Amino acid sequence: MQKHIEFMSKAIKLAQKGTYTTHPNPRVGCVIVKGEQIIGSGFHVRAGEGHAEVNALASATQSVEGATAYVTLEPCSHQGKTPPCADALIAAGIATVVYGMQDPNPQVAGQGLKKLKKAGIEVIGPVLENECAQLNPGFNKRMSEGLPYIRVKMAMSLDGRTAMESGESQWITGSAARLDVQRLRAQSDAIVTGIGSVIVDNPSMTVRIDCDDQEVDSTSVRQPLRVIMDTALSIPPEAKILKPGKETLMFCVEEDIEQEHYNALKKSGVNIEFAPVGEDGRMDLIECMGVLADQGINEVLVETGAELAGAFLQDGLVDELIVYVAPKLLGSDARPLMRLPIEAMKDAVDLEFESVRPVGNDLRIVYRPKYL
Ligand code: AOF
Ligand code: ZN
Repeated sequence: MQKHIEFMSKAIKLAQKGTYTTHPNPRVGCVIVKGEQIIGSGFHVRAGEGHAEVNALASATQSVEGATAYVTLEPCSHQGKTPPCADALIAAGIATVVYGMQDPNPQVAGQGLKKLKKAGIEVIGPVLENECAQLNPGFNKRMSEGLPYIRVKMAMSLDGRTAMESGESQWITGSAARLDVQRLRAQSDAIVTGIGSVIVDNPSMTVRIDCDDQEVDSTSVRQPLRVIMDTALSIPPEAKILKPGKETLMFCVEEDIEQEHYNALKKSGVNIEFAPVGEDGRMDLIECMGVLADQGINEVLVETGAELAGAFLQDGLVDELIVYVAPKLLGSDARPLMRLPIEAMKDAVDLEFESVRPVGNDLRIVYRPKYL
């Protein structure tokens, strides 16, 4: 077992290399081992290109006949953009497959393992299942729940304030935290913001990674879809976020919009979706996130103000709350972290602590809301 853990850890490290590029596919790594020695390794880089197993087989320095393949995800059994990996492993004469977790894609879902076993291959697993699942929180959630994995990122002062009363918020955190946010954006498939933030900050919501960033290869960074929640479609046409060249999607409510403005935006190439309205009269965020999942969006980063962040939390949509805490005090008139209609202690939202680390002069704390 120790041996399996060791090689699977190596496959996980390889899979992580695809963190910024595999969308909408999962990050997958593979090592091929013969007599305790790694003779091939690979990871999935980009949708449409070779899967991890195929890349590992192609890299082998000697015959893989009788070897063991360690794969972080069950080898696929279906013809997608590329042929089934299970077939490639069988054809190559692999004797044993050790897998990290079953593929939640209903097109695979155990079929890959079945295919391997039927061909006489010994199948062992799951090994390091939690660690392998953590590679793809978005892909896994989209496949099993039809929703993306949602991170809400907030920057606040030590006194829990996210902007001055006027809305001014640049900058609460330091440059190291802001670089960290760029990496979060780069690994997300979509960035969601609200019309309030667009009007006050006029953000472009693009990924700007420096070419000497050690963690992210700036040449392979793709721009996530920018999503704006704007009930009445009141966005100014000159907003930076609408500048052409990068994809933008607006959610609005059909009954609340001005037709002329809608036509003008459509004409300038902006994608607009009508969102249903929930019982409380607000845009139905769950439905909107479902629409994103249907478009292959695995991981969403919500970067917005107290209002919309509170709505995401109340709707049970937040998987991770990432708070950067700056060593500053903004005073009692400044805006709070989230607007939530809570009056009694018994109604407080409980959060589960996940991690904390310093980033420059700020602290980065990750919590998971405890939804009942
Ligand atoms: C694997 N190894 O490295 C990956 C897998 O359209 P395709 O052909 O790229 O197939 C995409 C699906 O294949 C994806 O939804 C997931 O189920 C699986 N991904 N499988 O054996 C890999 N990336
Ligand atoms: Zn495959």
